[in-house]
Amino acid sequence: MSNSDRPIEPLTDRLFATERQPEDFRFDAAVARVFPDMIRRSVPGYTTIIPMIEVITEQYAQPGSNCYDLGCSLGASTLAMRHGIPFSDCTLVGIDNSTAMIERCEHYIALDDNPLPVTLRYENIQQTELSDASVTTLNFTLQFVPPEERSDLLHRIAEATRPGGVLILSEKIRFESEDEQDTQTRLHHEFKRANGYSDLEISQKRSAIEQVLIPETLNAHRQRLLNSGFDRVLVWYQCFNFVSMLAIKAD
Ligand code: GEK
Repeated sequence: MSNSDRPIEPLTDRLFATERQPEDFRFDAAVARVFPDMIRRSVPGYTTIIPMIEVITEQYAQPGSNCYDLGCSLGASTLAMRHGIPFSDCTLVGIDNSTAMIERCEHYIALDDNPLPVTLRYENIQQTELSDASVTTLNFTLQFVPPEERSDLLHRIAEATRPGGVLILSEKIRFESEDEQDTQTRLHHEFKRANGYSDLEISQKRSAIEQVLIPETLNAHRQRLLNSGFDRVLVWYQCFNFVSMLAIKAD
């Protein structure tokens, strides 16, 4: 067995089990190494959303179109799309601006036996070229794009989307009501505790990520998607403060 054939064993995430003042969160090699464990134990619904991306892709992919996974990380959503696309003449592109993620992603894609080719691009999604798309996925990526750059990106995605095509947008959200914000945040932290994170890890991760991951309300997302050129927006999944939406361009 050569090195590239060997499955990568993801490690357990203990990155924030330290009293040290945390630096701002970055998608570096240390995060890439533990990422599958980190996202599964931190994002309620992630393990349901990934297989549903396959189901949605199967419904909306169009022959001869491009499908994009923006912020593909290690390729979990890319592989779900790959397995959902029912046409061999589609092009599937995964894009991420973390070299550590893209390098490992190549390995996971190579281990998967689906024949549809996948192109990986090391790029900023704000600058990446998009055209003739049927399905685009932003699975927990838009939340890391500076808020003032989000509208341009969504306009470009909508413009690149064929009639009848979709954007799958999953995000951590915040709530207009302070009460609901507190309750949903508490429930999210309970979810993390139930998955083995300590109070120290939860609070250190929170400090590291709060300047980097900027959540918005469901209403703000919905309005921006409609203003960007999508015709319908529906929420197909929610667990606590984590939501996945489907933005549809009319036929
Ligand atoms: C999954 N979709 O497993 N340009 C390109 N990539 C970016 C940018 C940007 N401007 N900003 C952040 N990223 C994946 C999970 S993780 C979600 C996505 C999370 C990348 C970043 O490098 C990271 O790999 C990914 O977006 C976000 O379904 O960690 O909560």
